[in-house]
Amino acid sequence: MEQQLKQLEQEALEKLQAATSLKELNEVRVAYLGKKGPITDLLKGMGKLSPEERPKMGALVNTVREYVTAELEKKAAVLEEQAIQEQLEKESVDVTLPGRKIKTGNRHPLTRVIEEIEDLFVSMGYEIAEGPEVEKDYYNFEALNLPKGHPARDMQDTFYITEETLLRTHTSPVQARTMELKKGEPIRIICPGKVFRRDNDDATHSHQFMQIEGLVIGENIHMSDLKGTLDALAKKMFGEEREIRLRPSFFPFTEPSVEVDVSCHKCGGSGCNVCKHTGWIEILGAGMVHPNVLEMAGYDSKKVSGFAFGIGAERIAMLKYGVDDIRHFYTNDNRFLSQFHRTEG
Ligand code: FA5
Repeated sequence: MEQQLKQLEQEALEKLQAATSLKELNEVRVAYLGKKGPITDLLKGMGKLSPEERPKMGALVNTVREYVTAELEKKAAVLEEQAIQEQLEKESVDVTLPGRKIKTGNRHPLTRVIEEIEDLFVSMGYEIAEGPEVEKDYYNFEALNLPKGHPARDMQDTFYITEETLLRTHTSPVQARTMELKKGEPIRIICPGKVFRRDNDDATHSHQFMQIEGLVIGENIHMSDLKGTLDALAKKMFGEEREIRLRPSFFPFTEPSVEVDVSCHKCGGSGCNVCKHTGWIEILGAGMVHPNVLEMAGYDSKKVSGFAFGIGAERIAMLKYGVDDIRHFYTNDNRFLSQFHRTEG
């Protein structure tokens, strides 16, 4: 029996040394130490031995079992270490390889211009207002002193949904809506938004573009307040050395009305191809709110006054970034848009 044990031990050791995986090693363990294995069989057969032989053989079987178990554990540790090494090699990363560039987006140049203008006006105490793009004829025209049949409507033809509903042609209807809402209270708002016109697309015109409306209503609001505000806008958008010029103009909802020019950023006012040799570039329309518009919205035009302006956002962005065609803002061409990565601030 002792001889048999030694042989089993030898066999088990050889097989476990030959195992090349944890699976194989487990098979060896089950084969030699499992419930149906030869060592357990030997233990079961101890009953047939004489009482003197039994403790001696019991101790021997246990020694063999403990030894084989210890060797199995040692081998398992070796195999586990090997498996980890193999896994690490398989998953190893070559840190010297050049990284893959992650393409990040950036804000659209128009969004940037609008946010910059919003920041300026918010810092001057303005609130940001909103209005619908699908607008009532009443707010787009009538409440702005443009009754049906008024010739100035022709300059702003648009897409009609019904007789009374249209795609707004400017952000000015938000003036009328806000006045109606504030019911005689002072107002200081700006409203950026999308507008639509039946204009043929060319380098400086689009059938859809962005405007930023401004409206201030209160006591003692004068033309000088409008001028000072627009001066601050021109300096913020184009630099401290820029100046503005107000030219008489006509809008049915303001009286007096003006077109506002900014001194040319390229030539500084001496005349060049950008400013068509005038030294000035037009950026917006503005004026003092017409008394009829105030009265229609429930304000007492004898007690309060106000100014309003409407900026073409694309016009500002084109001048600021030297863009030569308004259509670049809408074609989503990455060659154009990616140029604004560098100037993102
Ligand atoms: C208006 O839309 C007036 N609502 C502005 C206003 C507001 C005046 C408040 C007085 C008081 P105008 O049609 O001029 O005005 O348009 C204002 C600006 O929008 C223009 O200076 C120009 O920059 C821009 N704009 C006008 N038409 C187009 C177009 N088709 N494509 C791109 N920009 C345009």
